[in-house]
Amino acid sequence: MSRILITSALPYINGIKHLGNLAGSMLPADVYARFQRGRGREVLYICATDEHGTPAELAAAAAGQDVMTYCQEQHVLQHDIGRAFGLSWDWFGRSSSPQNHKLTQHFADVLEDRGLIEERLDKMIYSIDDKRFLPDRYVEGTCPICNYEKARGDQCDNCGSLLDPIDLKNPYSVISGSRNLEVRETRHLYLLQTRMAERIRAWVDGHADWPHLARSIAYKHLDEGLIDRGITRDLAWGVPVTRNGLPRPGFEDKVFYVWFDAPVEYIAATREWADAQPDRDWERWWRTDKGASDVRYVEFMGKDNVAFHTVSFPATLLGSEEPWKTVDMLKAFNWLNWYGGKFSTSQKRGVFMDAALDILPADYWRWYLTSNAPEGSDTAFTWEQFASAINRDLADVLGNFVNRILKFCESRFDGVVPEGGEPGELERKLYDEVGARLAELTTQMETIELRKSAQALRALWVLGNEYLQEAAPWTAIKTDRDRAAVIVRTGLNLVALFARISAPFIPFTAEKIAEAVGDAYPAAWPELEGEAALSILAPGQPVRAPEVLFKKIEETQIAEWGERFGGAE
Ligand code: B3M
Ligand code: ZN
Repeated sequence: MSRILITSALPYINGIKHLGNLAGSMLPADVYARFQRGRGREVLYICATDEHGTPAELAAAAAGQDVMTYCQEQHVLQHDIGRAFGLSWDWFGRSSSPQNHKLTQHFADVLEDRGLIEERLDKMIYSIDDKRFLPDRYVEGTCPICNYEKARGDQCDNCGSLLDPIDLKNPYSVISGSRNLEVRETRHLYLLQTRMAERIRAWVDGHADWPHLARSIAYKHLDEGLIDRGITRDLAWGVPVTRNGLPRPGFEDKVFYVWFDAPVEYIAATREWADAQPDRDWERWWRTDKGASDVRYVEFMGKDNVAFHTVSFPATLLGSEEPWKTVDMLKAFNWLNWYGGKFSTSQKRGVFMDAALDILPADYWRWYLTSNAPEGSDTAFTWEQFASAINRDLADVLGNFVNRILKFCESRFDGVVPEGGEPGELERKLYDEVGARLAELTTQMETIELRKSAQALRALWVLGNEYLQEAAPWTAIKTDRDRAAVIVRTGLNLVALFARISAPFIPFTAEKIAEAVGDAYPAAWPELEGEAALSILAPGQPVRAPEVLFKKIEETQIAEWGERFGGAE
């Protein structure tokens, strides 16, 4: 497979995301994309803001803006903060794009042609004072299951139950607070997932290589039995409901449900990318009749999104009976928690992407969040663990090694890669170890095991320090200049290698490291053979010690941030 399509779950438009969102979708997708590009594969990494639904309307209202302006502004903010984190999207689109409108309406048409969509009469909550229906989060009330008084229409935040707004006790309008509500009948479109159950199960069965988390969630939903899903809502903001290009009678005040159009945006965003430049072809990524059958499609997302990607979105794609590319590998993540609790926007608990970059460079966060990725289970962020990952791995191991060898080369070899001498026993041992560790790193990256990949990378950095310690160029230089030259040359080659293989994780630092060795940054992911991997730099190449790569995190900073971001309760 030489072409790889990568998508990460589309962040909701309603505000800057917290580190948990970043860790469970966009960042791992980026690390994987950078790795695969390094391996010389043609990669397309697509993301977008998810702009429809009640969260967007409510957030816009809270900000005192009309929803279109709000989305426009928030899209730019999320784009810029993602770039500042080094997210190397090939395209960061918008689910409100004309391309997505068109494609979403297309899917609704073909699904209806296939007999998979029907109109049903629904009972919905209508607010007499607000003169409108109140879908999903527009209504709150007491949870019928746990009696929590601020349960939302679609879900109770206290007990986690999925709810139907008409089940709430003592409901009130989120817009006006009015309790002057009644249940009215109105028509909605339903996607007949019950008719698709066998096909979706067979399709999931065909993906035995998905990680356990993704498969278990898919089967849980299949085993509980699929339900027909309402795919329209009584809202003004969203994709208008049409039939064959014309407004659908009776649906003039309705739009498609956000979870119907959001995954379609993966495809539509690729069209946005293609429309931006003439030589780009979106169909070779998405249509199996146009070349997409040799694409490997990898999706990244948090566990709460898995059902939508293993049941609902496949129902749309498979149900259309058109030759759409479906996901090959679904990498799902557990939660990154904040000291055992949840990140919370309203309670200001946890660090959000903008605040994170206020206090430290992106690579510090990237390293912590990937080396502690919530893969096997939920993971709790703590400042202590964060500081130890930075101080130990980045400052003591990688930063120290790069600095030591370059300083030594500057003071004893005039800052050029030295010539002379032949590799000896220590170097041959190093070649073997580097080869083995590189193979390990490459395998773990291919299988998208982030923690294990980070461990393998750290083990390579450690080899650098161990080699220097054992080879001791500062002793050799006193008696045997050629021997010292071999060691320094080998050490500098390790630096160049680290610049390449660390880049998926810490791209900004990797660039500085590459500059230190005169940008002799190996373009391709290295050979798995150690000697070849460590024979990149030509003797005579000028090098220069970089500024301090990583500053250690101090106790006083931990105390200050604990205060500012609300650490342990
Ligand atoms: N916006 C939910 C989330 O951010 C949703 C993902 C859409 S993926 C098509 O968790
Ligand atoms: Zn509840």
